[in-house]
Amino acid sequence: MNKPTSGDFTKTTGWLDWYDGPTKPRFQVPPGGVDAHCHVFGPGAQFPYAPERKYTPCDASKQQLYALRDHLGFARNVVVQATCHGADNRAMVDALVHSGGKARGVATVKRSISDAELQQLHAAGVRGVRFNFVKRLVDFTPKDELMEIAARIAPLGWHVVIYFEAVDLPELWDFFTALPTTVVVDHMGRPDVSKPVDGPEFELFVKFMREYPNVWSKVSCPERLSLKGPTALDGERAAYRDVVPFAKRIVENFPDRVLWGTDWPHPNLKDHMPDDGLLVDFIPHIATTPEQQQKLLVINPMRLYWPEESR
Ligand code: 0GY
Repeated sequence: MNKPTSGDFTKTTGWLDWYDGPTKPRFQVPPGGVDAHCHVFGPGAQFPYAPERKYTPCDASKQQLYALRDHLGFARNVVVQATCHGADNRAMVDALVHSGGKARGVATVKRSISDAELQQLHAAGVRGVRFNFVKRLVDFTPKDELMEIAARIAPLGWHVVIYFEAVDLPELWDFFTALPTTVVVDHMGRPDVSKPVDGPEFELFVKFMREYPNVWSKVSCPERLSLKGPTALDGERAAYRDVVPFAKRIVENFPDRVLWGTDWPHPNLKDHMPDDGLLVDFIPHIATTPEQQQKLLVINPMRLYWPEESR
C-alpha cells in the first residue's frame, strides 16, 4: 500500500510499524462532529481479549483513538464494543470515563446482567447495546435472549445496534421489526455493492428504513464494502467509489436517521489498512450538501448519544 504522510499523529501512535498513519482530510468536519463508530482494543495486558473471540486484534488504545479524533477534526466519539472483547465492556468503559465527556458507548451484554450493572454502564456513558449476527464474528445467541435484553434497555432510553449481512435480512426481518426501541444498523446492512443499488437486495434495506421510522443506519465502512478498494481516480482524493450510490441513497432518503464513523482501527481488514483521512474525504460524496453533512455528523449523533445537549 502507499504510505500516506501525516503530522504528529504518526509519531505518537506507534500503531503499526509499516503504516505511517492517516493523512489529513481535505473535507473539514463541521464543528462538534461525531465519529459514531470506532473501537478500542485492549491493551490486552490490561483488558484481556475474550476467550470466545474469533480474532485477536492489535492493541488499539484510547489515547490513539483520541489522537485520531483530533487529527481528523472530530469533537466526539461513539466507542462500539467489538466482538473480540465479548461481553466484557471494561476497555470500552475505560475509554469513555477517560474521554472528558467526549465519548459515549455501545456495549455488549448478556441476559445475566443485573439492573445495577446496567445503571453503572449508563453512568459511564453507554447508550446502546450491540447485537451481532455476522457469523464469522460471533456464535449464535438465541433471539429470545436478545429480545429480553432489548426490553430491559429500552426504558433506559438506549437503542439497539445491529450488525448483519444483507443476505440475512429476510430471515432477521421479523426479529428486527419487533425490537421495542431505536434500531441502528451498522454499515447499511453490508450490501453487496456489485449488485444494483435499485435491485431487490438493497430495495429490501430501503424498505426496512422506510417502513420502520425507528430504524437508523450508519453509512460507514466503504472500505469493507468496496470491491474496487481505495484507488483514487484522476489524482482526486476519491476512493471507494462503488459504495457511493448506496450510501448517498440512504443519506438522501433518510437524512435525519443516518450516522457516520471511521470504524478505526479497522479490524479484520486484511488487504489494506484504510487511510482514515481518505475515509473522511468520502463524506462529501455521500452527504453532498452542508445541511446533510450537519445532520450526519452533528445533529443526528448528538440526538442519539447526547440528547441532553441537543435542542
Ligand atoms: C466493525 C466490523 C467488524 C468487526 C466487528 O465487533 C467486531 O468485531 O464489528 C468486521 O469484522 O466486519 O464494525 O468493526
